[in-house]
Amino acid sequence: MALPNKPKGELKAVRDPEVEEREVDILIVGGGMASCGAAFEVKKWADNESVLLVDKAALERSGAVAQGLSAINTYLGDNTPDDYVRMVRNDLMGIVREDLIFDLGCHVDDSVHLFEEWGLPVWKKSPEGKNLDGKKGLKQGSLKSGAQPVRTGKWQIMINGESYKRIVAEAAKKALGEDNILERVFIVELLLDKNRDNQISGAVGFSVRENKVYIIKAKTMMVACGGAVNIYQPRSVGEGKGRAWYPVWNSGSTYTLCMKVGAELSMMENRFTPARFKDGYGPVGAWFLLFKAKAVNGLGEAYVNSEAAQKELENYAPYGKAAITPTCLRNHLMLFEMKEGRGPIIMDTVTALAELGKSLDKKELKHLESEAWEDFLDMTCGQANLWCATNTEPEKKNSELMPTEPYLLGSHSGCCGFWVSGPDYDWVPDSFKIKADNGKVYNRMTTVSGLFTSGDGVGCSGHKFSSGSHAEGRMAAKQMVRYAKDHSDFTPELPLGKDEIVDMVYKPVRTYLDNYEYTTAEDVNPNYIKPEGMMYRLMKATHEYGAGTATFYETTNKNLEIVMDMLEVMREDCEKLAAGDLHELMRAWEIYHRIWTVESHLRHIQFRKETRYPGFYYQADYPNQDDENWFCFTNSKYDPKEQKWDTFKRDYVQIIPSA
Ligand code: SFD
Ligand code: AMP
Repeated sequence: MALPNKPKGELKAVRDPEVEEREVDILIVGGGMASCGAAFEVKKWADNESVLLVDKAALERSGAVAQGLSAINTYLGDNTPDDYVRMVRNDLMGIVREDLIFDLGCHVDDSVHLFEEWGLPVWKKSPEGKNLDGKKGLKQGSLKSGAQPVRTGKWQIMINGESYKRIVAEAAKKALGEDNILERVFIVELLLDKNRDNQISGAVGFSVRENKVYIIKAKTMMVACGGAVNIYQPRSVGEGKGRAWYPVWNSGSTYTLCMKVGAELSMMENRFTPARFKDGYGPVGAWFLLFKAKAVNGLGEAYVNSEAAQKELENYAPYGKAAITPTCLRNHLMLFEMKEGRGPIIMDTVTALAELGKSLDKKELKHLESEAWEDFLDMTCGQANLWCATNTEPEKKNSELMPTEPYLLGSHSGCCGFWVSGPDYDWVPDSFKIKADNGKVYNRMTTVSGLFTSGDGVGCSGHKFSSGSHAEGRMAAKQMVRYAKDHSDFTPELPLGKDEIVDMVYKPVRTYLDNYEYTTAEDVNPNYIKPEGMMYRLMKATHEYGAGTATFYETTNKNLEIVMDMLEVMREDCEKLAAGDLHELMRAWEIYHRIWTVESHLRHIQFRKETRYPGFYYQADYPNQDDENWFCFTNSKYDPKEQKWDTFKRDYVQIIPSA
């Protein structure tokens, strides 16, 4: 049930919150694209199994699609799942889980068809080849009935998507029932079962609108809390602080929650450093693909086609020589130009719109210009605001591009996340199948029995985007029902008592209440640190040592050693986090999740002794790709009992042959 917006100001936290205990068969943590998919699907397969979805925000506007989107980046249409695998493999420099990608490719379009059925306007091609958006597009019929979408690239289609998340959330709510949804509840820790080894048994969290702790037992659960944002010093500082490309409210909870109970991670080194419109973070896809704009260097040269750039790409063959240059290498070329003294990089919007305008009448041209604005108004309205604030009319004035600070995610053009089971088909190698306690294989289950993930949580299979995350959530939901049925005799028991749980969740509040009167300025106190202070510490450390923007994404063995020490101390100091109100309590847990997440990221960078993704990051001690030793998955696992990390390799297996 949704709670009303908070009254003016933040609600003060109290020492002893109310406690609500729940027990369900299936728990869905997160309310984004993947979880909405799961919520929509789960009841179709369930009989009497009870289900609960918990989101830290309000479903209508939570997660990465909160502001809407202007494209669906994965719609196969006439393409084949084999080809989809090839595209993702190439973009991610060869090392991907082809079973997961193929499986997703078989199902993703069904989610897109549902979105359209639920009311999402999808642009269509007219029989004359014109682009029709909004109501005009609707008149062409649905994708399912054979209407042609407006393809930007081979995989992407345009939508009028300002209300995308609302539409998807409405269907999720309707299918699951409002009584089975808790909004504004932030999950902070998962718990393993008291009696069964490596078995998930529950999740604990708190309301960000009431002084209340939630203790939820479950037989099985899916954690899909999105990726990690603000783990690095963002480029936007000062008055721009708070802007980011990916959703600022996704703080790495997926990774921290699941890794802390021992779920195996994979490819955590694979960050996504997106090239974006500078300072406003506007995505570039529509500009490159739909408007056919070119990026030029400071000298006005289309540098991508230059001899120097082509030579640079040759170093990364076969990926560098593919028809579509991988995302990291596109960044690499930008950085290469800037380092060679030919910056800044500029998106030539003026020429692009002028070229397109040549075949349009006046009315059509006006529409094209409004589409250029709508692209941002639909998904990154801060970029449109920035254009207004800087007198930028894209048909008259070009905009700068810049690689942003790094993000961690598994659904967009990055692939970090968990090592999950593939589907139980005979063509899937055994090494990609994870067996649960009963010896059965459950698609998208992590290495912890009963614990599933999807969307940004699944490693080694990027380029799912919004549609693929939704489809993957649906796939996981079906498997969770199967798991719950197979474990109908299992009664989860938590390893901690109610008081211990409340102590843990509300520790920052109690630390604050015990100490805040000691100083006049409550942010400065020898007995505690506020989450804001910890945030600055984290950002400074990763920025300078962890291949942040400060060093053009470069790090070294020594830098990594230093930052790992700093992170360990930060984790220790988190014991002294203090929160005076519920918002601060959320901030305290968010920063804790961020620290764990970025530590695992850097641990993986430290382990992989090569630079696999130039443009996303550079390990200067190992500046090249080393296929002989590193053409493999790099995985890690935190042992919750021993409180120790293990980092190791797993073999890559090619399933889909090259075209
Ligand atoms: O332009 C807790 N994405 C794009 N996808 C596309 O299909 N087309 C695009 O155009 C894309 N682009 C884009 C995209 C995202 C953003 C921010 C922009 C532009 C500006 C990517 C997709 O949005 C992304 O792939 C999916 O949304 C991923 O889905 P999922 O379910 O893995 O994550 P989520 O939707 O962010 O949801 C996370 C949920 O978790 C909640 N949550 N709940 C409880 N407890 C906690 N501790 C929690 N922590 C988080 C969140 O509230 C949320 O509900 S473009 O750049 O290419
Ligand atoms: P972005 O806006 O950068 O998130 O990209 C949206 C989609 O367009 C993703 O599928 C990208 O892989 C793709 N894309 C973006 N820029 C390019 C480009 N220059 N060439 C090919 N594909 C691109």
